[in-house]
Formats: sequence, C-alpha cells, structure tokens
Amino acid sequence: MEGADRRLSTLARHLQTSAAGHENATITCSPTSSSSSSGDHSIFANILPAPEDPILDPRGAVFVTVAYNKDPSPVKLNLGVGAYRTEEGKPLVLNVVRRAEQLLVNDRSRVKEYLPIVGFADFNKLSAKLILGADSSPAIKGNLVTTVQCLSGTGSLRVGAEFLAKHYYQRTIYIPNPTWGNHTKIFNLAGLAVKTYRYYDPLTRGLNIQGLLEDLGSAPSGAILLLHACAHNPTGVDPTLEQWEQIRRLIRSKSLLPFFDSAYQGFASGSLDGDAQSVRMFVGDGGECFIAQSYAKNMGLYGERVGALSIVCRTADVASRVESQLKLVIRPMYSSPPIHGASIVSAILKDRNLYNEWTLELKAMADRIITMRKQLFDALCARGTPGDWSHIIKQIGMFTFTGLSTKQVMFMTKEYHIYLTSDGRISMAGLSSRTVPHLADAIHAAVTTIV
Ligand code: PLA
Repeated sequence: MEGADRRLSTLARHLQTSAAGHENATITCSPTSSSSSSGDHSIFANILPAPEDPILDPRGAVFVTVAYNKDPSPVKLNLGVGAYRTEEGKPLVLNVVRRAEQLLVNDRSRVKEYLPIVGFADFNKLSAKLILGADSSPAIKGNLVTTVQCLSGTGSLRVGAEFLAKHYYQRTIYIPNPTWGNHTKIFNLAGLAVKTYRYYDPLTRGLNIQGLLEDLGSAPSGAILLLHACAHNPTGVDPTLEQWEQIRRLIRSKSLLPFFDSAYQGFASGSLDGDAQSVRMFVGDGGECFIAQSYAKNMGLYGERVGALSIVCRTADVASRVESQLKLVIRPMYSSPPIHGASIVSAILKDRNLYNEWTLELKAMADRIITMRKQLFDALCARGTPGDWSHIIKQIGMFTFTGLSTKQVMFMTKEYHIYLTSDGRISMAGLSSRTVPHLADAIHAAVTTIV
C-alpha cells in the first residue's frame, strides 16, 4: 500500500474506533439528515461533542481547568497542567527572556518576513548544539544532523511522526506505559500504529526495568521507540545512566529507532548537560535517532510555541536529503514556523552572558521544584500519613506520580478544592510553601478516608 493510502486507512480506522467510543466522534452530516424543517437547522446538527482534553482544554476538564476556574474557594489549587509558578503562585516570564525581547524590539533592522520552511537557521544550529553538546558531538561536526524549527514539542513530534509514516519502513511506534496523554493521538493521526512497553511499576513507584527490557526485546526489528529524554511525564521516573546504557545496547542490537521527546531539558537536575545525557549516549554511538525539543518549560516560552526536531543520520548526504523531505511535510501543514519565539531563543543561546543568566534562572526553577518535593514529603511524614511517600523525593522533574486513585483525586477536588489529573499526577511546579500544608492535609484525608 502506498504511504498516503496507508495513512488514510489508518486514519479511517482510528475514526471508526474513536466514534465507537464517542471520542472525537464525527458523523457525516447532510442537510436532510435531521429536522430539516426547523429554522435553526445546521449541517453539523449530528456532530457529537468531543471529550475535553484532560490537561489543556480551555473549556476545561472535569478535574482541571474549568472546574478550577469556576471554583470560588479561596484555597483552590491547580496542580493539573505542567506550567511553572512562582512561590506566589504566578506564571513566570524569565528575566533573560525579557532582556532578549528588549534587544529584539530595539533592533530596527529586524523585519517580520516569512522564515524559511525549516525555520530560523541560527536557531536550528543552536538547538542541535544545546541537546547534542556544543563541541563534543561528532554528529554536529560531521553535518550528520538536520534540525528544523517546529511548533514547540508537540509540533516537533508531529512533524517527525509524519516524516516516519511517509518514509520509514516500520510504522509501529512503542510508547511507555504510562506516558503523556497526547503521544498516542499525535502518532495515530500521523499514521503510525501505537503499542506500549512496560515502564512504571506501581508497587515500587519506580522503573520496571525488567518489563521494559523484555518488551523492547520482543518488539519487531526496526520498530520506533519513544523515549522521554529526562523527567518522564507523568511518572517522574527516569532510568539511571547504567539502565540507559542497557537500554541503548538492546535498542542498537535490535536496530530499533529511538525517538526522544525532550520537553524538560534542565528541569530534571537543573543542569542542561546533565539532562541531555541519555540523548548524547545514543548520538555518541553513531546510530540514527530523532529528537523533539521544546522550549516551553525550560525557557518558560509555553505560548510562543517554539521547539525543534533534529534527525541524526549516518551521513551528511542522507541528512540533507532528509531535510529536503521534511520541507515537504511542513510546507502543506503550516508553511513555515513563527519568528518571535525562535528569535528569543537564538538571542539567548548565542550570547554568553544571556546564556549564563538563563542557566541560573533555570536552576532556580528546578531547585524550587525540588524544595517543594522535600516540603511535601516532610509534611506527610509529620502528619503520619499512612504509606511510603519516599517516591515524592525520588521522582524528578515537574511531576509527582502520587499513586493516588481516581476516587481519592475526586475526593481531594471535592473536599479540598485541589485540581489534578485523574491519574494522580501532581504538577510540583504549581505548589508553594504556602500551599504545601493544604495539599498534605488533602492527601492525608484522602488516603485515610478512601482506601
Ligand atoms: N512532551 C511531553 C512529555 C510533555 O509533557 C509535553 C507538555 C509536551 C511534549 C508538549 O509540550 P509543548 O508542545 O508545549 O512544547 N505537557 C504539559 C502540557 C506540560 C500539555 O499537556 O500540553 C502537561 O501538562 O503534561
């Protein structure tokens, strides 16, 4: 089957299954299909309401945004979306971002022309260096990497997935169980079949390395493998470097294709280089890999939608042909990416002073999150809350995967006005010293009331 046909049939299958479950339900409408005599008849009268996004939907999910916005309680707390908040509970624009924006505004030579299809050349080079390592990466030195500017992490994943569906012989991608909810949708809609590999062990609230290696071991040769580069969402559980090395050897021995999602570089450890180690290990062995980068969290550029897709190839010639095909994916999708966010990132990455200032601000955000982990853990210990809560300080990155059940989450929302995703994920970046006691009270009450 040709690539396009295959994608269409996958899409059709997806829509059928979705419609059966009322998700994204689409029923073909015709003007005669329902009460055509009524004056307010719409050709879309038969469309079923789609479910809201559990994290981002502005109309709000049951547990997160709408309910939170509507709740008049003064103690309400939104720990749903992974967006950084200050100790005062406010969104943060980094100082370094403000400075870079000022420089851009003052530069009268800057214009608002279209960027090339692949985006801003400076931005692409600097982004590849940031994730692969400035001097160390032989891939960069040998021009083996093609990087295209995309619409944040999500857009980078989608462009990479579309490219794979069109040009790669294996159309199955394995994603960790659990993973960020949007992964399945992104890859399915691009035309890839999605399967899962074991990742999280609910008993230890840590990594199920045995299950992971077994599942990768039984994946078909060449299968694509989605890996969270660091700060796994939602579990906050990352492999150790030794485990990464085991994973890498298995992946290479089976010729699996690693696709890294790097949405939190700098947020796990506070160090940009430290959080890129997994990716660099794979690039260092000379094999191919895909990397989707996002600047939403580490530069706080959420709404600017700025990110990059890098594809590491074996030769410079292949890399350049791959880039030419990426343009064919991007041009009919959104033509070319937006200029502002990428200009901010480039200004920061290419100036030593701004770069240093950024690393300090990033470290401060990461450290604040780590402090919140410690405070929440201590608060639960102080209350004698039943259970082992050490995973709160062991897990890393933006989220704690608490292990709370959906019923316990609902209880916390109803009784304590605390909003989080129903899988028990808490955005630690949304907490502050002031709100930790309230959350600890809620968790204590939830686990002692609902067992
Ligand atoms: N990959 C992972 C693992 C993510 O957690 C997110 C964002 C993205 C990619 C995409 O981010 P971007 O497109 O904004 O760069 N996850 C958030 C937000 C923070 C969301 O759901 O969109 C979350 O709360 O899970």
